[in-house]
Amino acid sequence: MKTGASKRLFARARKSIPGGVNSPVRAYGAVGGVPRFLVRGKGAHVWDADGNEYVDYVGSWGPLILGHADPGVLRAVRAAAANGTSFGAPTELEIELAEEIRFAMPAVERVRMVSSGTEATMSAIRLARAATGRSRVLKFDGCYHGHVDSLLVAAGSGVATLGIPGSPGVPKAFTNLTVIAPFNDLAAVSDAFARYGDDLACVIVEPVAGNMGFVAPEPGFLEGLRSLCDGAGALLIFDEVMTGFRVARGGAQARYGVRPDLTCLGKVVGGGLPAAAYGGRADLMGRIAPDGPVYQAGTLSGNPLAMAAGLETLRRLRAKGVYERLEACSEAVVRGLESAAAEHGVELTTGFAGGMFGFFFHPGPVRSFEDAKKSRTDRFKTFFAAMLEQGVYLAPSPFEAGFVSLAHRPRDVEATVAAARKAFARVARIPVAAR
Ligand code: KE4
Repeated sequence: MKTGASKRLFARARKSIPGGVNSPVRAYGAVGGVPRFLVRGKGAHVWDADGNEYVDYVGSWGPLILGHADPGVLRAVRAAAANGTSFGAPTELEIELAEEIRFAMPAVERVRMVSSGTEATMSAIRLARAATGRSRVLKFDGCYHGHVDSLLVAAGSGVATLGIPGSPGVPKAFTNLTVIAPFNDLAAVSDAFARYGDDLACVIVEPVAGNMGFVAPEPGFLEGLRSLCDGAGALLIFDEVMTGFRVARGGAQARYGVRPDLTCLGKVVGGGLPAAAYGGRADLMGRIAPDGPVYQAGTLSGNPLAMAAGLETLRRLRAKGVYERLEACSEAVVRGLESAAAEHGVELTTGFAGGMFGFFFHPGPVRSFEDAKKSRTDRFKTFFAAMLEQGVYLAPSPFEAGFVSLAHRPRDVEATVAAARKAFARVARIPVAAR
């Protein structure tokens, strides 16, 4: 496969941009090789600077649930752009998108638009601290909520630990207030509540984890978080930046029937343009400036182009059978991967929910980040490269999720499974010692 143009662009990019990329995972650090510089997307396909075509399962990390360059989204954005790109003043489009979100998620009684998932989670946590008068936040090892200082923490050993800075530049004082527990481990959460409960402002969770690879909540886990929070007077924040409008129209809160106090959204709600949101109980959101004293602001919050793209996307997701179609596509992909892996005796653990899926080179079960880290990342690396060479564009990390769209067709899945057969053959030839 020719990669000369991407190689040249990558070398040039590194002269001006840290790592040559505007978000670290794009640099292929976990998988090696030449990051593909993309030039065009259409439906379920993308093309790189060397003209190579790929079936795309990244979808800009989740937003493109309708597929690339969706005609309806492009029309909506062009129409909005014809009236100008930004006003820094209220527009009707923002009301319409807020209503669309509220209609799909009854727990979101009021919603504030922001421009990234990081802003959404950062703001929700500030609100939770203000509303409870408490300082500590509990998050889960392996869950990612954007690059919020206090959430860039690594888990210490043991069950529920105090966070240790996960990045230089994050002072210990910030992470001292962050408690970390293993995902799917209610006993650890209960232990944390026993120790810190009267100072825990909130629990923030990816209700379906997509940043440690795909890890579903075990039955009772989310319900358990709800009752532990209720028992301690802490707030439950669902970070649905990835799962919102992805695992069900009403997000994971609808799929699993657990009502959070606050919800963070992003990705799909912007339809591929920069938009995110946080919202929830009216009594909580009523504390947000200018109604209340909790400050949060943003120059481009509610940007009309992003509102137009998000609105078109969410309206199209109202159609009957959309989520059955998305889930059937995700299931076809993982069942195809499973059978291809089995042909070559490669252990694979898979999962899917609505339009997202994942797999680990691991005998299973994978119920936490500790489990996920025991997967054969050497095999993932080989598999990723073999799939990329055959025109299948997966997330360049074993600890990410895959995304399908309404533009993925059966022929795309067939091509993916055919490529996987050859890729697993290559994986099966890796000697165990090469771990
Ligand atoms: P952004 O600030 O990147 O818009 O959103 C942060 C965020 C918050 N919460 C969840 C559950 C998320 O998945 C994300 C961002 N997801 C990553 C993919 N794992 C975005 C890709 C990237 O960082 O480049």
